[in-house]
Amino acid sequence: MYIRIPKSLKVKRIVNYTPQELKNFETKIAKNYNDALIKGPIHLSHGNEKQLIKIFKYIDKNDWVFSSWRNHYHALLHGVNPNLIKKFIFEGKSMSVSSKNPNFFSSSIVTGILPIALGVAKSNTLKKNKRAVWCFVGDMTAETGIFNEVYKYSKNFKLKMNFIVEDNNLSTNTPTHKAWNKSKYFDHKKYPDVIYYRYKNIYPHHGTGKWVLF
Ligand SMILES: Cc1ncc(C[n+]2csc(CCOP(=O)(O)OP(=O)(O)O)c2C)c(N)n1
Ligand SMILES: [Mg+2]
Repeated sequence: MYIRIPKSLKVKRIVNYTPQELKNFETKIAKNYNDALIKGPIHLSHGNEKQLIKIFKYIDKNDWVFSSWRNHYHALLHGVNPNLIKKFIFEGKSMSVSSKNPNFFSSSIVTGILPIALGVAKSNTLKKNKRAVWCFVGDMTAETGIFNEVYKYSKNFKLKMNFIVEDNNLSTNTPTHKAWNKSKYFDHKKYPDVIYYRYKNIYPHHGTGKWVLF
């Protein structure tokens, strides 16, 4: 397991899920999807259970968590009610699970969460609110200009904002390093305090592999 967590982080909570419980959630969703009970696209997680359980120990339950199209594990681990997550999924909104208590927001747009998360972190600072903001992004998202700008702004203005890069070396079906003609994995040395891990997913970018993929 390759995972990089800055030593400065402090444990904030006990995580209530085991790796198997997370896997079971996705397995059931995959079955429902294969049985054509879910009408919208789904993006399933696998292979990053241990990494995420470790990372969520550092996330306070009152903090803000931002995720992407592949958000079920993050939502569960932050304490979003599994039935609410399933409601989103069955309504075809798997890519945009959100919740006010706990604070959780996700978007299907690559980099879509980043400026929003930055605004929340800025607002928290202005209001002297101690809540931190955590952004989970894929390795391709982390290669974008927006990621660089949001990271730079958050550091220069000392916002309470943390970034986690989840590296499967894939952008949909394209190896990220081929798209950019660069070395294989994300260069986390450019972003010293980014939390970073690598993983391999058994599921395709979206769906389960049973239905037609685009
Ligand atoms: C603005 C925008 N461009 C393109 C897409 C299509 N798209 C969805 S996910 C994705 C790849 C993102 O790769 P990465 O950030 O590594 O995330 P992963 O799915 O591997 O976790 C792309 C190009 C999109 N959703 N939004
Ligand atoms: Mg990726």
